[in-house]
Amino acid sequence: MKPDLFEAPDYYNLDELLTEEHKMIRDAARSWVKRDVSPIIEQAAQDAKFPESIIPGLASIGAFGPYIPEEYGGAGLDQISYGLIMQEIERGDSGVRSTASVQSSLVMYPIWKYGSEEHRKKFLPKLASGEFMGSFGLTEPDHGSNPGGMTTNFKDAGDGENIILNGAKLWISNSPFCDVAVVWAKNEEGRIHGVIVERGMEGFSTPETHNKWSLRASATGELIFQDVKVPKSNILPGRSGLGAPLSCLDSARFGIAWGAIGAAMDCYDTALRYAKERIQFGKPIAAFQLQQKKLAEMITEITKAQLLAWRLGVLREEGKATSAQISMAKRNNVEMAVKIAREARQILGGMGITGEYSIMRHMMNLESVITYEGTHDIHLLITGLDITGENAFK
Ligand code: TGC
Ligand code: FAD
Repeated sequence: MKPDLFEAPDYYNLDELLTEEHKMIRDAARSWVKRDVSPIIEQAAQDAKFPESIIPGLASIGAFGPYIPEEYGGAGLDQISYGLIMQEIERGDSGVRSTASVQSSLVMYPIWKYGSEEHRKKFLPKLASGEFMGSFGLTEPDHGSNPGGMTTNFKDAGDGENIILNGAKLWISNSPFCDVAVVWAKNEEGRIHGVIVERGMEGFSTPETHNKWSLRASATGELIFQDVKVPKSNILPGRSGLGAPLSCLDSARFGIAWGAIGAAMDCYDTALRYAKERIQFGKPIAAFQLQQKKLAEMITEITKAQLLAWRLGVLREEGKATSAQISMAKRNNVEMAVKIAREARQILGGMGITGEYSIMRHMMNLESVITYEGTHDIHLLITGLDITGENAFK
């Protein structure tokens, strides 16, 4: 792969909206990605192998639990800092950002928000340092967009101490190597609860899903529970019902709204650089109107997405962002990134399909990003419901 020469576009001087601390955190993440991710990520994707060697680096830039309080090992940062870290990581690769999103928003967040003090002390510091890696089990083979239909279930073991967990989760990021999994399952009354399942529990297995053409540097797999005996004390006591996992998704979707900007910025920057250097018909291709149209539209869309993400960050920090506002940003920004990746790849012509450049990898990755954490359609329907009051899901 070519050396990483990335320069971030900031067409509307959005840096002026950031504090010195935000810029410091962002720049530290950016430098780490250039130094430790860019040189190895193409090979990891080609090999379809999550590069476990980057786990300590992710922890060092605060990517595991950016907004989790420091007393539990988190970085204690604000929402914009969290967004900026996700943006920089996804600038390197969406799969690496996935690992960080799941660890922070889907594993640490529910343990912090809905776990007992004992859960927080036992799991959060190890998750923040990367000593433990986590996964989040909501999706099932027959229940993706409709997680409320899940059939994974638990019943009382009858020994006063344990529950017995049965079922299967599919498409689970980090599952093949996770130490702990936050699993959503129904009790005997059909009420959804979060259960912390730990590696080594008998009957718990995590087979990897192979042959992905997308997010190849992220490990995806199943969580299978066959009469797994789990202590009752591993049930998250703070909240039950579908709203509990959905509230975790709010946090992860917010991170994705920022992360997608990173992938788009990388594609734009690569295409702009290439267009200025590549000569055809005696001129740099950047001098042709058709290529300028593509590049001009890209920077316009990136700028709009940056503004949306920044405003959402402010609203979230003030505790005012609604789930529907988060859905709008996730949907808009990921679609923006998908379109930019496709256009940027064309600017590179044949070179665009090779691993010499990052664009094709971003393009393939973004096909997962537009599907997970709520599909493009589901987020549109969330906006539709919010503005009309009419539920078009069912
Ligand atoms: P519905 O009846 O609308 O809601 C059930 C209860 O949940 C509440 N609620 C929320 N609470 C917090 N945050 C949200 N975003 C919420 N959305 C809804 C709601 O108020 C209700 O509460 P209550 O107290 O009245 O019971 O539920 P529904 O069954 O009609 O489904 C709604 C729908 C379709 C929007 C929802 O289920 C959905 O979002 N589906 C998409 C599934 C999804 O996003 N899965 C993601 C799995 S994780 C993943 O993909 C990780 S990828 C790795 C990475 O992040 O990198
Ligand atoms: P389906 O729900 O079957 O949807 C298929 C199509 O039907 C979509 O186009 C959808 O938009 C459309 N559709 C569905 N319902 C409606 C409706 N009511 N109206 C109109 N159209 C509709 N899940 C986890 O729990 N944890 C993870 O860590 C995780 N990681 C993932 C990693 C990867 C790489 C991928 C690809 C997925 C991951 N997922 C994870 C699962 C992801 O959240 C689901 O794939 C997603 O929610 C969609 O579910 P589905 O694939 O079953 O599609």
